Amino acid sequence: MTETTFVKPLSLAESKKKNYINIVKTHFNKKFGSDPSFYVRAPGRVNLIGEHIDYCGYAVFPMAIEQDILVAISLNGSNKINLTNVKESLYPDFTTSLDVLKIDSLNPKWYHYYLCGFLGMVEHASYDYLSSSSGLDIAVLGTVPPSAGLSSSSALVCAAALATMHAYSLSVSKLELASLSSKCERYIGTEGGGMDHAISVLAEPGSAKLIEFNPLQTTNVLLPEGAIFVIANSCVEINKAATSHYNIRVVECRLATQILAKACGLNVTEVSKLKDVQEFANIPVDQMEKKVKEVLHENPYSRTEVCQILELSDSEFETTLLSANTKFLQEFKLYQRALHVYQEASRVWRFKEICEKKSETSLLMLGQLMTESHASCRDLYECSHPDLDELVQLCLKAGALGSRLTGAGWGGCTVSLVPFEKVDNFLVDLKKNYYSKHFRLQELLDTAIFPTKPGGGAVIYED
Ligand code: ADP
Ligand code: NG1
Ligand code: MG
Repeated sequence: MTETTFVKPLSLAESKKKNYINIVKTHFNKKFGSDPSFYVRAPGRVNLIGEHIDYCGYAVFPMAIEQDILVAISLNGSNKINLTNVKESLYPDFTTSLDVLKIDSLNPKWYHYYLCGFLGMVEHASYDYLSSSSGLDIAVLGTVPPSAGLSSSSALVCAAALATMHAYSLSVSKLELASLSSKCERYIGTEGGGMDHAISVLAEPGSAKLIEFNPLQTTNVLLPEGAIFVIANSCVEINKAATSHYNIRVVECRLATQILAKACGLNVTEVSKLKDVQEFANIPVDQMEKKVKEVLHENPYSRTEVCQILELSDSEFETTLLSANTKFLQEFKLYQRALHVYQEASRVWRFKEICEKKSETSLLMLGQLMTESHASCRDLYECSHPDLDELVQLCLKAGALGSRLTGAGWGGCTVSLVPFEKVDNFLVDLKKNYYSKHFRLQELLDTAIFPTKPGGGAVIYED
């Protein structure tokens, strides 16, 4: 049964977690001269399949990983939020007054993600209880590799929102927390879907989850036996808020939606996502490929052409369809992006069915879907990176049944399905063929490649 409460006694935390809690407690004590009142953890995630389709309305298939963001927190009686991080050299201390909270999406810093979660929660509660003595002392420790497609950003946002909820004695359900965290991470500038927050908050140990949107709902899916998912970091870092790659894809999907909707005779004001087109036009998802090929052309669309088709002036186009960091765009690849989204959405459902049916060929079929998904991310969605493509090839050569980039891409991690009996050789081969070739990666080896299994979701630990 799904647990509804977030709170657990600290004594129940597993020993590895207790070690990290002690580290963050010591740091908190050093900075603020007292012990924290409680701790919050929110995990990162690995997406097994379903990339760049959550913001198009389609279901995705992630699982939570063990690595997480830990927050130690106390009310401090002032009007200041004081934030400190165990990794001080990377993430310097930050202080702000409660009355001047500001998230600078043009120059995103680590503490802005925390403030996203904080603001999301206080806005949800309509600021009612905030006073000039509602300040907080907060220490953060993260073990999710940052900017690597494992959702360190969302783990931080979810942990911040949950810590704020408990510090102010608010009560918010798990589903509400997942939804509000997803909305408030957009304050950093990325127009994300809801996958990362849903899995970070709602994950249950032992199961991956099919996550559906509008309304948000999740289904536990047991993964087939005989193989394990191994994450390997290409060590190419990509910060999604500081670049425009991610939002460009969101915009391209938005434009493809509008043009497809118009061609299908739909009311374009009612249709905002690629899934809406499919549903309103009443076409099965696996037949949308045909519609895309009928309506859209392969050459990139110019801005002028899109404006003509949608009967918009350039300034209407800019204000209604572009975001702050995509206003400069002049060309859009709509055919390729829409094709990826509809095909990837079908792959997610096939992946789930294979997990549930369990046959002798399940693992092979799952692996094949993963590798197809990577090819689509590389060729149609163009969100891979040469080092990621190399890593995927090396993973397959080292014995994986399937391998793909995970998360937004343009760098970050691969996830590979590896039969149990091949895991040891797989790790040795990959270390030799990828990590020893890239000299700068030697020191990262300990944290760059690791087998993983479905972990639990966000928790509040109290003494
Ligand atoms: P991803 O979510 O794929 O890891 P993003 O680019 O979305 O990558 O977010 C990465 C950002 O999240 C980092 O630049 C940093 O600001 C923040 N972050 C991640 N881990 C930590 C951490 N341990 N402490 C503070 N901030 C972190
Ligand atoms: P990462 O790589 O973890 O920042 C992003 C989005 C997801 C999803 C994936 C691609 C956010 C917070 N996360 O994840 O919603 O679109 O890319 O499938 O924007
Ligand atoms: Mg992120």
